[in-house]
Order: sequence, then C-alpha cells, then structure tokens
Amino acid sequence: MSSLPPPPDIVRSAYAALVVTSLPEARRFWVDLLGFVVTDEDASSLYLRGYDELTHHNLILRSGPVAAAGALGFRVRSVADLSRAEEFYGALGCRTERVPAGFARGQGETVRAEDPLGFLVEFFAASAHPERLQQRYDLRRGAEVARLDHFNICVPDVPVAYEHYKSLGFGLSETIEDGRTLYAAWMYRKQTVHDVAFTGGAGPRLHHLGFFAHEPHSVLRMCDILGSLSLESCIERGPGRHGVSNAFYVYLRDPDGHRLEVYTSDYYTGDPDHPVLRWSVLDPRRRDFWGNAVIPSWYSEASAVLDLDGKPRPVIDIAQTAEVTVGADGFTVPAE
Ligand code: 4SX
Ligand code: FE2
Repeated sequence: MSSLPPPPDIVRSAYAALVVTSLPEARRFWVDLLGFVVTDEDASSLYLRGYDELTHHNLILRSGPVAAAGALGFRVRSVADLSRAEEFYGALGCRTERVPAGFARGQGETVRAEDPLGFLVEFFAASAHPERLQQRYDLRRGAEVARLDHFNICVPDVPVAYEHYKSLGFGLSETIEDGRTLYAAWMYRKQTVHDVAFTGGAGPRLHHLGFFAHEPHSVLRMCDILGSLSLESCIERGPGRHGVSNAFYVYLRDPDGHRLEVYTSDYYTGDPDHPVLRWSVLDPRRRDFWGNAVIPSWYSEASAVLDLDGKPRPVIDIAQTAEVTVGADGFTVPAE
C-alpha cells in the first residue's frame, strides 16, 4: 500500500449525478422551487448549476426507473491528472473507464472509477464556460444556490474512508469522535471545511449533496416557499446552525427522497497548518449548535449508489459503533 502512484490533483467537488423517476417533477423541485439554473438539457437529462458556477454543471438529473445516485464528480487541475486517476485507482485494483469529451454535455474527457469505498467517482479537467450569472440578480429564485459545496457519503467504516481520502491528498478539518471511535469526518481540497464528509452507516450510499448559498436568508426563504406551497414535508432537518463547520443549514428531500443541504457561512481552511477541530460525540452542540434534536431519518435514510454499469451497489451494514447509539442527538436511548 505504501507504493501507490501519485494521486490526481483534485481541485474540488464539482458535480453529482442523480437518477430521478420523474424528470418533470424533479425539474419543478430543483429548477422552479430551488432556483437552479438550467445550462443544458436533452430528453432524459437536465444539467443544472448555481448562479456563481462558471463550469457547465453542478448537478445532472437523469430519468430512470429507480431513484439512485450516480457519479460524484471532481475537477482535477490538468489533463495529466486524468492518467494519474487511472493509475491511482488501477493500483488499488479498482475498475476504471475513460470516456470522451461530451459523454456528459459540456464536459471534457473524463476518467470514471469504482472507488474502494464502493462509490462511482469521475474526474474531469475541462468544462465549457457558460454565461456568468453572478450579477443577474434579476434571475435569482428560490434558495439562490451559488455552487456545489460538498458530498456527504454513508460509509460502514469511517476510518477506512478517512484513510482513502487522505491518500488522495485531502485535508481534515473537523471530526466527531470519542476515545474509541471516529464517528464522522470532514475533509477538503478547496479551502473550505469540506469537499467530502463521512456519515457512519450502511454504505456505500449518498447521504446528501451540500449546496452553497451566500445568505442565511436564502435558507429561511426556501423554507417559507415550501411552507407556502404545503410542501413542508420536504424540509427534513433544520434550519439551524451546525456545530461542525459553523454553517447555517437546512436539509431538504427531493421528490425521489434524495437529500440536499442548503448551506452557508462556513470558514477558510487554506493555511498549511490548519488545525483540526475535534468534537466529542457527547456534545449536543456538534450537529446542531443550538442543541435541537436531529431527526432519526437523517441518520438512517440515504440514496443507493450505482456502479460503472449503472447497477446498484450492494450495501454493507455499519461496521462500527453507530453514532445514534452514543451521540447526544435528542433521541438517543442511553446504553443500559
Ligand atoms: O450535523 S453536523 O453539524 O455535524 C454537519 C453536517 C456539519 C456540516 C455539514 O455539511 C453537515 O452536513
Ligand atoms: Fe453537509
């Protein structure tokens, strides 16, 4: 393991693909209500981005018979990093595939891999640059989402996921732990709290996609819009202030149950000696700084993920102590 080839130079988490069972319903939720910008579309797919995004897409919605999460897309620094990705995942014994520019619209040549954690990951260096919309305040709707911020994935073994992303050159910003167990971890390439985070649970599954908005007001306004339309059941958790990351947040569920977070005001992590913030699993402020209870579905429900052939990956049960059995979350049953 010590002689792995150098990893690809990952710039940031850039996009994700979701399979949805009704494209019109998904469009109403993601575009009409949340306010995502449609960069491109065809009969079976929508390519969406936030108002600040200067690449082609942050989210690809594809219609399909069963809801699932497709690829997690990472931008790499240069085309040479595509070969590095093939060599790195190849050396780990993972299946990889190289697809030409245009495999996803607006996206350059892409390397796809089934990673050792069971997730489908994609690496691209080149993207079409769509129209700059940051100052088209006249167009903004819904949550006024700016860009994709992070992926949160459910993994049966959090230390294994931590080691894998460490080997990809990710930094560690925050953890939830106790003397025995690492329950959750937040890791970054760009200079924010995270590009990827791990929730301990049955996996591989996608827990949520985190999207950045500039204003706490956008989070609140999104909740008001959903309430006005009697769609309050789409609001799963929050709004609130995270302990971990200090972000102001709300979690929503789309018509297929895919979870997203609208997230704002985390912090800079770019200094080379950036210190890790370690939260005790017994601290009731770690997941909600105001101590509001976490709803059990937030820990237990997540989206199935697909392999390179579009087949659902088998899910492995949690292999460590579950945070819900020890964490202070408002519903934990104390151990006898
Ligand atoms: O629930 S946590 O406060 O630990 C948390 C969850 C912090 C940041 C996130 O992006 C998140 O999804
Ligand atoms: Fe998140």
